[in-house]
Amino acid sequence: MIETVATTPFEDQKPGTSGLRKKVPHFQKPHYVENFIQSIFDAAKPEPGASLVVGGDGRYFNREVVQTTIRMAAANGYGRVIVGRNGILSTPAASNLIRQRKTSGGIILSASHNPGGPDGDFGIKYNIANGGPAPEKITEAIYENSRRITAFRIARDAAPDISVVGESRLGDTVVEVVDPVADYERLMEQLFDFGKIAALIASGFTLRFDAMHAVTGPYATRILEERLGAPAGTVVNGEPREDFGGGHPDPNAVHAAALINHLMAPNGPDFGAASDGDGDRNLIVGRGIVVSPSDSLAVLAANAHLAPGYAKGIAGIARSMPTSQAADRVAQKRGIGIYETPTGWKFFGNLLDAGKVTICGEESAGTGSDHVREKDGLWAVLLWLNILAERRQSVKEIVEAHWREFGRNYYQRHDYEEIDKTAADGLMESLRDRLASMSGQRFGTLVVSEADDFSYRDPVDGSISTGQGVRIVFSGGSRIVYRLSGTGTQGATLRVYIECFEPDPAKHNVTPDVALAELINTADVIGEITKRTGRSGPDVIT
Ligand code: G16
Repeated sequence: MIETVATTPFEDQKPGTSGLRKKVPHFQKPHYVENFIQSIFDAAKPEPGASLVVGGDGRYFNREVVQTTIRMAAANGYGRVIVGRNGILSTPAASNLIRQRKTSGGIILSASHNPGGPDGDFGIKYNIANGGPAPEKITEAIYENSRRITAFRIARDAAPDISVVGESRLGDTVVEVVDPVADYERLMEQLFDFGKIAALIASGFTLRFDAMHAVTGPYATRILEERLGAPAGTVVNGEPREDFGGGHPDPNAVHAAALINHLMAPNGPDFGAASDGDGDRNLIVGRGIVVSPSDSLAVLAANAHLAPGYAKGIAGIARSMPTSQAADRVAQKRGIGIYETPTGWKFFGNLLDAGKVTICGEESAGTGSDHVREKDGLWAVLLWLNILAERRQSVKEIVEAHWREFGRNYYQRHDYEEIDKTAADGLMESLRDRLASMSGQRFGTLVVSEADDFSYRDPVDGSISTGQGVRIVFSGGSRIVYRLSGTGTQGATLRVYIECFEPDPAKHNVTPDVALAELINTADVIGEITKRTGRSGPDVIT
C-alpha cells in the first residue's frame, strides 16, 4: 500500500560540496528526510523497475533513514533496492555496487568526517549510475524540487529486516540485503597483488590501521587481517559505533594524533593509516613521517604502475584546485594530462568516465582512481602497501626520493572553524573586490603575478562552475587560496591553502611552517583574517 503524504517545503535543502549535511535534530524534523528523498527521486526520474543502492556509514540515525529510503523507493517505482546488511556501506563500496550491479544510482547516508551521535551530524547524498556523486545539474534540480514539494510517496508497510543477507519484498519491490564487504574485497583483489603484500607482511613489515570506530573497521579487518595476514589487532578502533566512540572520525593531525604518535615512536610500526566516517578519506603515515595528502597523491600517481591494476600506466591525473601542485610535476615529467577541478569529487566523474584521467586526489585526504567514482580510503592504503611491497623501501625513503626527483611542494591548509557567516562572506567579498588591482602588488619579498576567482569549464560536457575559490599567485609560483567550506554544518569554515615549490633537495628538510612562514603572514595581511574574524590563528592545520 502506497501513501501520498502532503508536505510543505524547507528552504534549506541545498546540497553542498557533498550532499546535504545538517545536525541530526535538524534532519529529525517531521518530513525533513522524506522531503529531501522525494526531491532526489523526482530529479532522478527512475525508469519503472529501476534498481537503487542504499547504505550509509552507520552513524546515529542511519538505521531510521535507511528504512525510510527503502519504503519511499518502493513507493516511487523502484523494482529493486540493494542495501548493505544493517544499512552499512562505505562510500566507495556503495559506488562499486552501483557500478557492478548497474543500478540507476544510490543513496548514501553519511556526513563523512563530521562527528556523529544524537547531536552530531548527518547527511544524505545521491550518486548517479556511474557510481559518482550527482553533478551540479542534478543537485540543483534536487534543490529546486525541495523548494516546490507538496507531497511525498511512501509505502505504508514497514521495511523488511535488513540484518540478514538475502532477498525479501516490500510490495512489488525486491529488497536485497548484501554483505557490505564482499564485492569491494573482490575489486581490491583485482587491482592489487595480494600475494606480494602478504609476503611483505609475513617478512616482518608492521602496520596499524585506525578505523576510528567508523565504517572501515569491517573492511580493513577482512582485507588486512583475514586476507593479507596482518596480525589480529592491526586494525584498531575497528568496531563501528553510531557516535564513532565519541570521537571525530577525521583522519587528520588533530583527530588521528594517537596513530601519528604511535608511528613517530622509534619502535613504532613501519606503516600507519586511518580512514574517516564513511571510508573515503585516508591518512598515510610512515615511521617518522606523516605524508601530506597532496604528496600522497603525487607518490601514488608516480608509482601506480607497480600495482597490477595500473600496470599499463595511468592516462592522466586530476586534482582539486586547492590541492598542491606536486601531482602536476609528475604529470609533466611523465607526459600525461593534468586537470585542475573545483573542490568536490563530483567534478572528477566526467574526466574518469571519458578516460582522460586514472588517478584523482584532493588535499582533503581523498585519493582514488577509475575503479569507482568516489575517493577510496582503503584503496589508497592498499596501493601504498603494494608500492612498498615492490620497492622494499620505507615510506620516508619513498617520499624523500620523490621530492629529490620532482621537487618538493611545501603545503599547509589552515582552517578557521565556526566563524561568523557574515564575517566570512565579507572576507571573501572583499578579496573578490580587490582581485582586479592585485596583480603587481608587493608583500615583503612576494610579488603578486595573478589573482582570480577560480572558475571551471568541464572539458567533457562544457558546464561552467564559477566562484570556486580566490587564488593569489606570486611570481615564482607560490600561492595562497581562500575558500569557504561546503561541508560544515555550523557557521562558516574558512580554508586557507598555502603553498610554495622548492626544487633544491638541500632545502627539503625544513618543516612546512618554516618554509611557508612569509606566505602564512601574508595570507593574514591579504585576507584580513584576524581583523574580520577576530581569530588569532587557525583551529586546525593540515
Ligand atoms: C567532501 C568532498 C570532497 C571535498 C571535501 C571538503 O569530502 O567529497 O571532494 O574535498 O568534502 O570540502 P569542503 O572544503 O567544501 O569542506 P567528504 O569526505 O566530506 O565527503
